[in-house]
Parts: sequence; structure tokens; C-alpha cells
Amino acid sequence: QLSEADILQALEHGWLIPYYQPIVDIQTSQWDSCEALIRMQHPTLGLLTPVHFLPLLTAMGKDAELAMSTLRYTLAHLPALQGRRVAINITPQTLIAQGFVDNVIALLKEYPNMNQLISFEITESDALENADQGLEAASRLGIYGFRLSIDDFGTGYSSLKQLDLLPFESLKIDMSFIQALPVNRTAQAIVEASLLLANRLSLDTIAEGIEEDQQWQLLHQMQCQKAQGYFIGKPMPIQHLVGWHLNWQ
Ligand code: G
Ligand code: G
Ligand code: MN
Ligand code: NA
Repeated sequence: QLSEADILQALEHGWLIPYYQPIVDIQTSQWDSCEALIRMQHPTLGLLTPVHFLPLLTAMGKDAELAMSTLRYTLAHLPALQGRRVAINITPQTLIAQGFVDNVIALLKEYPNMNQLISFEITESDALENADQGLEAASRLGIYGFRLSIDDFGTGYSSLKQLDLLPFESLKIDMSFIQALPVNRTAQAIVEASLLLANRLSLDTIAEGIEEDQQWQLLHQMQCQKAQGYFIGKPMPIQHLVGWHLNWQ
């Protein structure tokens, strides 16, 4: 069990590093982009996934600091991605945190023309309901060329309201629905409806959590645009992406 002191040390000593999970185009199989997923490299406990530290870190109000740290790593890693986009997860609280958008814009001044390679994923959540701040922050990011994705789509009761509230450019269908394909007819209907909705709103569609060829085939038929999941590649350190790509092609 991690303590608050562990979290502070992790932020201070750079124990929080992004892993990258590839996202590919389902129609062409080409490598499209990546999602950055944070890991803690703890000196004695080893590699930890977010479930072990993110709730505490967020409760400590350190999520915006984590987002900036992840963004810095990701910018340094962009050359290895050869012009591909990276998605960074942020909490709704980070989006509206004082100074967050200003800090992002200021940091990107050091990386000309890189803004359009960064997107921010936000899990639908009540945290932003009726929040003008969310819209203002998102709009400013949009003006500067950053993109916004709605993550885990379909899992909360306010998904549709969130879509109306913020200027999203892509929709990530939650893996619970993808993993229930193709046997579960309700899941299939939800995926189809999500794709139709995304299409009508001109949003990019990304299916998350593809683990089997059958799911891939079905999503291909359903005209989903992009895919992410263990079937394609697990989250990995930046140095492993080139090897993954050679193997995937
Ligand atoms: O691989 P995985 O166990 O990485 O991710 C678990 C959860 O942690 C996911 O819901 C993911 O969105 C979230 N997550 C991963 N990296 C980050 C991050 O850098 N910031 C935030 N806020 N959430 C993250
Ligand atoms: O950001 P989000 O909440 O969507 O986080 C995605 C989570 O799903 C991360 O923890 C990531 O490691 C995990 N993940 C990605 N692909 C797969 C998959 O194919 N199967 C499973 N079980 N988990 C996955
Ligand atoms: Mn995500
Ligand atoms: Na998700």
C-alpha cells in the first residue's frame, strides 16, 4: 500500500513514466497513434499500474501535476513516434484546474507545430456537468490545435450529455462492450449505435480492448475506424514500439 509520501517522492524523482499502447486503423491495419498510460517505477515495489497509485494521487490534488509530467515525457518521445499522435489521459479536474491550459500552451511553445499531435482523453464523468469551465478549457485547447477524446464511452449515465457539452473529436468505445462482442447482442447494439452516433457527429471512432480476431473482424465490418487492445499490442515502454511495429506489419 502506497503512502502520500510515496506519491510525492514519485513526482519528485521521476518514477512516473508513460507506457504507450499502439492504436491502429482497422480498415488498413496501419499504425495510427498511441495512448500514453502512466506507470510507476517504484524502487522497491517495481512497476505499478495506475490502480495502485492514481486514486491517492488524484485525491491529493496532484493529477494536474501528473498530466504536465506525462505531457513532458510524451513530447520528448514524439520523435520516436514519427509524426503519430499521442493521447494523454486527464481527469476532468485537471481540465479545469487553475493554470492547466496556460501551462500546456506555454510548454508547447518549446515544441513548434506539435500541438496537433497531442490529444487529451477524458472519461465521461459528472464532474463536468454544468461546468462552463470545462467548456472554456476545452475550447481553448481546441483553438491551439489540441484534440479532445471522450474515453470509456457508454459506461456512465451521462455519456450523451457529455458529448453535447464538450467539443470532442473522437469517441473511444469502452472495452466492456468490445469484449462482449460478438456473443452479446446488447453489446453489439450499443457498439453499432455508438458508431452511428459518432459518424453523425463526425467523430473519429476507436474501439478499446480488442483481444481477439473475431472482435477485430466484426468491428471492421461495422466500419469502426481504429482499434486498440492486447490483440494489437499491450502498453509498452517507448523503446519497444519500433520492435512492435516491425512485428505488426
Ligand atoms: O493500463 P491501465 O491500467 O494503464 O490504466 C488504468 C486507468 O488509469 C485507465 O482508466 C487510464 O485512463 C488511467 N490512466 C492511465 N494513465 C493515466 C494518466 O497519465 N493520467 C490519468 N489521469 N489517468 C491515467
Ligand atoms: O484510459 P482507459 O480507461 O480507457 O484505460 C484503458 C485501460 O485498458 C488501461 O488500463 C489499459 O492497460 C487497458 N487495456 C488496453 N487494452 C486492453 C485489452 O485488450 N484488454 C484488457 N483487459 N485491458 C486493456
Ligand atoms: Mn484512455
Ligand atoms: Na477507455
